[in-house]
Amino acid sequence: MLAYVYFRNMRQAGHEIRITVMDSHTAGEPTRVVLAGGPELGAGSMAVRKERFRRQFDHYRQALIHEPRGHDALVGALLCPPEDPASAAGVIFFNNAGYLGMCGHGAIGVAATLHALKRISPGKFQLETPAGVIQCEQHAHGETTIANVASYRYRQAVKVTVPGRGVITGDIAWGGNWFFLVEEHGLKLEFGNLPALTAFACDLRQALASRGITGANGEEIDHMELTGPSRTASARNFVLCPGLAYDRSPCGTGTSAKLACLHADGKLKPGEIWRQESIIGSQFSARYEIADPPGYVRPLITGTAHITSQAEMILQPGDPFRWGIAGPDHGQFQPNF
Ligand code: PYC
Repeated sequence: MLAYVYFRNMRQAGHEIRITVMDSHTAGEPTRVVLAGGPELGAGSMAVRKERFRRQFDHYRQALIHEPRGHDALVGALLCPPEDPASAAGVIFFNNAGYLGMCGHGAIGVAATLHALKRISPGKFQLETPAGVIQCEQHAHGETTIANVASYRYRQAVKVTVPGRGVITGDIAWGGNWFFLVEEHGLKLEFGNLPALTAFACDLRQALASRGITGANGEEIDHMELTGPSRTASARNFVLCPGLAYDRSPCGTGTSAKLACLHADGKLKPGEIWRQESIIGSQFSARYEIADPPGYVRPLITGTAHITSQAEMILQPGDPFRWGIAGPDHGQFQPNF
């Protein structure tokens, strides 16, 4: 408790903090890359540094992602010095609800950012993430391909009773995050249907959690993926991310989970192109290679990110929302009217 009060006072009494970021969107889904002024996480793997970020510096996540500087759909990416000098960068992904082991659209956003800053040139490079090392290629015309972490279907045709909605059947798959993929949801996968899709996916996630249905090692299934046909691609999806925001992009890790299921069902061969469309109509091109151990695939996801801004976030002492709405100082706010 004393330590908490000490750190809280330090934050309140502190000086102005400036954090330099570059924002982009990948197929519509935003990424905010922290270039300078973020927390110093020290040495260790990205998984170790992610835990340090979570335990000691979560107020930075809240300041960068929550309103008034951010919003619920935003994914943050803190650039870190890599462990292996051969890597272009280490990166830790975070969002409004917490931290992500891996983020496909985010990795493409990081690649576009490093390219815009001339820290990489077209060609191959690697990124270190908490979920492992990601091989990437920046193409001359602006697209990026990422070879995601090995992905697999963990359980097939899992049935869950969702209060008010009956029994829903889906597959549990790993694509760098845990996904529950549902084909028989009875909903129109259309942009105009976002409130109904979000409500369904929230109920489903809640039902999975309350029935103790998890990924491997009891890990929470925090991404819901509703899939269906597309007029212009192989398939369309709606992905609910942790929290209440949906993925504007086709979701790199969600597309990876889908490829793992298609492979497990014998519906897509290695190297065959799968075009995944998002709920806003943007697309990724995807394929996979066989990976180890048996049943695993290595997804290759290609997409394009565009830079939208470069900015300096300013955190002034005395600002009751300096660490974001619902951030650590929020309770201190005294309306002055
Ligand atoms: O592209 O993997 C992804 C992703 C995860 C959450 C938001 N986007």
